[in-house]
Amino acid sequence: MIELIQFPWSPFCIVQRRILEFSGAPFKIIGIPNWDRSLVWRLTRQRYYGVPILRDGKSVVFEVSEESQVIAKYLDAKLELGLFPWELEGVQSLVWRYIESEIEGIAFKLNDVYWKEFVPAAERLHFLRHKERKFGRGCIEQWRVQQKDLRQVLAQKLLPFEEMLMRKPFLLDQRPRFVDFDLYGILGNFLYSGHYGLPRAHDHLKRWHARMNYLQLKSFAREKDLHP
Ligand SMILES: N[C@@H](CCC(=O)N[C@@H](CS)C(=O)NCC(=O)O)C(=O)O
Repeated sequence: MIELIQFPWSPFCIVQRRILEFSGAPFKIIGIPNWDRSLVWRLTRQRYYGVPILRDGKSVVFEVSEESQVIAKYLDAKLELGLFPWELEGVQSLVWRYIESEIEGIAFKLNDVYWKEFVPAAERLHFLRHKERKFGRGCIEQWRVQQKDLRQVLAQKLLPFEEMLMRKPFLLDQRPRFVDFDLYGILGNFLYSGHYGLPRAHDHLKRWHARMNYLQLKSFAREKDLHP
């Protein structure tokens, strides 16, 4: 059975978890503490310490660069999900880069404002040290002060997605593609604390999100049956 090694508020883990749920394939979640990557390190033979990673029998699957989508492409090929059709190659790469930089870069700060509510007490020291080493001392407090502005900027940066959804059920197509799951995961991190909702004005985005919560592959024809 496929195993997803993760921690629950990680945006990139939420992407892969939703893809797995969508597929209907059985899978198991192996939760690790954010600060203890020893399992990841061991499984990847000292080549990676990030999350998520997948274990599927003898294969261990992980990203090879900031620009790779190795895990999603592995799941797509194995489970025939139709997430990366050739006709959307290139466009999807542009869109997911925007999602993983412009949207993720604000979403995680807003969620981190409430870090004490979701990071277990035993992990808080490591969490705070990791953040402050990367973003400077007092960074989370700064994000709390900037919260209102960050929310406004996030709403602006989400506007192109609202526009993409005005005439289509999914971002690029009539069925969900990788970028739908990518945006869903990054927003899943933003929504994780429970203190936020999606921007009020973005009606189509809210409806899309409600659909994405429960979407199942079995509701869509297999791509190869459409184009044998
Ligand atoms: N592009 C990678 C990014 C993964 C990533 O940045 N994961 C974070 C957690 S959300 C991580 O493990 N960072 C390394 C660290 O925390 O030491 C992916 O899509 O999986």
